[in-house]
Order: sequence, then C-alpha cells, then structure tokens
Amino acid sequence: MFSKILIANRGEIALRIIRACREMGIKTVCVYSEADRQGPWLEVSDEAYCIGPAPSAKSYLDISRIMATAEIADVDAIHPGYGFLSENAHFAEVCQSSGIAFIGPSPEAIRLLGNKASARDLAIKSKVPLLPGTKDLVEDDKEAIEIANDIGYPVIVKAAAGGGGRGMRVAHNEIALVNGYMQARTEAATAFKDDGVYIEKYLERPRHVEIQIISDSHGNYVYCGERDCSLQRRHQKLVEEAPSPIMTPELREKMGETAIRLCKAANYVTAGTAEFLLDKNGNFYFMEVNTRIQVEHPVSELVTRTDLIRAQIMAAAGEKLPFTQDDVEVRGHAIEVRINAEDPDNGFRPSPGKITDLMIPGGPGVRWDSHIKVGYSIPPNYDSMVAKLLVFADDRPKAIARMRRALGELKIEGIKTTIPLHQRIMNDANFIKGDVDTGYIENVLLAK
Ligand code: MV4
Repeated sequence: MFSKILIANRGEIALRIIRACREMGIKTVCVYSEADRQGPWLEVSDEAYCIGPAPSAKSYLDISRIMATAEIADVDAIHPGYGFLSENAHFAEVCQSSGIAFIGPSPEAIRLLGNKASARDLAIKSKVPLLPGTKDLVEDDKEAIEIANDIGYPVIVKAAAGGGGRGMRVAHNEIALVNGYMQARTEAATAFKDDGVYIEKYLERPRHVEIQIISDSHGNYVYCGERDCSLQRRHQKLVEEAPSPIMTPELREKMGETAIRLCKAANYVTAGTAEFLLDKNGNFYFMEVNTRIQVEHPVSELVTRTDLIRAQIMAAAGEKLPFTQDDVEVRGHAIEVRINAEDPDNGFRPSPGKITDLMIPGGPGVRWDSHIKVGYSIPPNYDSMVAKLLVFADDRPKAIARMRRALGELKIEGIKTTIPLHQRIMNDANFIKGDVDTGYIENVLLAK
C-alpha cells in the first residue's frame, strides 16, 4: 500500500481524500494556491505546499509545479479529485513516467472514453444501447441533413471532445440544423481545439441516471447502483439521489451489467460513471463515461455502504477491491444537495465572501461533506460549491423529511447560498412524487 499521497485538488474533495487516507494510515500532501492559504483542509493534511498564484492555470492545473512537489515530498501516488487535472490523459501519462501512481484510469482509457465519438464507437461494438445517430464524425452540413432526415427530428449535434453539456445544439428542423451544426463546430474548435461533431436523435425531457462502477487490476468489476441526477440547472447538478425513483431491481441489473461491459471493453480500472438517459418506458441510452470520481459519489456510498475513495486507492495500489458484486446491495435512500455560494434570486450569481456564522446539521442519517468554517472566506477564483449535505433513511419519503429537517437546522451566514432553492425543491409536489426530468428546474420550478 502507498505510504504518502499528494492531493492535486482543493476544498471539500481534498478533505474527503484526506479523510480516506487518514483511515488507511496513509500520509497526505496538499498543494494549494495563494488564494487558498486559509483553506481549512490544509490544517488536517500532514503536509501542504503553496505552488502558485490564484488562477488555476498557474496552480491546480500546473503539471510541472505539481510534479516537482510530488518529487520533493516523495509521494507514491497522486489523487486528482474531480475537475482540474482529473480527466487529463497527459497528466496521467506524466505520473506514469515519473513512477508515481495516478489514482484514476490509464491515459489510454481516458483518451478512449473522453472522446465522445470514440466512446460511442466502443459502445456500438460492446452492444451498449445508444440513441440512433452517426457512427462517425459528420463532415459537412449536407451530411448532417441526410442523417437528420434518416433518423428524424429533433436531433442534437454534439462536440466529440465535449461533455457535461458543452458544445451541444438541438435542432427541430433543417434550418436550425444547418445553423446548429456550424455553431457546434465553431464552439468546439474554440473550447476544445477539436471541431469534430456527431449527431444523435434528441430525447425530450429524459431522466439522467448514472451507474457508479469500480474495478481493480485483477479483473474485478462491481457496479454500485445508480444515481438519479435529473435535477440540474444549465448542466449544473443541484440534487442527486439513489436509488432513482423509477428504478427496478431488473433495470438496475441490466444498466449495471451494461456499464461494466463498456468499461471492460475499455480496460478501465478505477472508479468511473456511465451516464445514461432514461425515458418514461424504462429504455436507457448511453451518453458518456466520466473517468473520475464524481462530486455526487457519497450518494452511492450511503446506499451501498462502501467507501469509494478507499476502493479507488486500493485499486491504484494494485490491491483487490474490498468488496464483490454480491456484497453490494442497494438499501435505503440517500439524497444530496449541493450548496453553492450563489444567489438564486440574482441569476445564480457567484456570492463569494466570509462565513460569519455557521450551524452544521447533524443527528441520525446526516452527512456533511464540506471544508467551510466560521471566519473562512470563500475565494472568488474557483467553483462555487461550498458544501454537500446528504441524508440517508429507510425510504424516499423519510429521506425527504430528513433533508427538510437538516436544511432547517443549517445556517450559513455572510454569503448567499442555494439553500432556499433546496428548501423549495424538498417541498415541491412533483419532486415528492419523483416526477421530474432534466428540464424541470429551468422549465417548471424556476418559471413558477
Ligand atoms: C442528450 C439529450 C437528449 N438527447 N442527448 C447533456 C449532458 C450530456 N452528458 C448529455 N446531455 C444531453 N444529451 C440526446 N440524444 C439531453 C441532454 C441533456 C441533459 C442530460 C442530462 C442531464 C441534463 C440535461 C439537460 C439538458 C440536456
């Protein structure tokens, strides 16, 4: 097992990784930017080194500064967390050639699954269900029109190098398609330096259901149930839960086995997530694989009683997973709300600043994953998520009641947060019925 791990991240996920390491008897090294000098997670790390100024490009994304620190601190492995360098194949390669384990997939697996077109290709070969669409990249608008006529409108144009909703255009007719095709290409060229796009049938108002998988280098693959992440705003998830309100044991097994088939075909070793769209008739369609540990992983940890960060570290160290598929049973219900330093009354404008008072909820079935404390100033330079509040209970109604109770206890003063929006969601009749889709927040809740 590793004796020391460098954490190439910040905030709550840095703290989450420190917690796993400490329980495993592994020393931690944090790297931080000048904006994060007061970061509370640094106080619980064994070592911490400032590696550069506030902009991520000069600190959390600066591979040479991170590797220099890894050498000086003499670490065995690097955990990238989520965001930043977590899905950077080049970084995984640099780690490999420096003899430092990257706690994540191989560079090859990141490249293969990170490109949506090659992931789609692999899905076809692995008999993973997809929405009708192109097998290859679409070269011009004439070809785009032919494909759309073939599969029928509406269609969606997606950037091959994109993901998480970036570089997509929906078209309900030929004129919109020609425009959307060019826009998607231009946007992709700017954002990803890769203007490759492909076309799919557009599914209206689906649910977003993702399967958590984890594997080791001994060929063991386990799926840890699903998460329903349908409640989003502009591709930013707000609430995640497990199980999905519309899941059945049969469908879970089918989706889980599908996710594993795809990950096996990519020789994927570590934690990962296969994203699917699910329609009202229980049909599911593969979207993409997220080749990292995700923000919402604790939802799966709660319903499967696993520790995914520990499992990830064990797999990276060449050990066997601490559980098998037979050990992993989905029980109870978990809900996570993302608390962002944003003002929901002002277009979700970021609201950084000093925390002047804080009451953290607790009691039965409550989990608080956050790095904030009184006196700490949220810097304006990074993602606005300041906390994840999770609840766990026997069933969904009890979990919702528990979340309402926990949100009632929670007090964060000094900054604006998404807490009032979460209180609204937990009292929303459609959410309570489990009757929401990916358009619900923007089309219904915020339009009310
Ligand atoms: C789609 C879709 C409908 N049809 N693809 C957005 C993120 C990316 N992972 C895939 N996305 C979508 N792809 C087809 N063929 C609708 C979305 C989508 C969406 C998906 C999940 C969660 C929220 C969403 C919000 C808008 C659109």
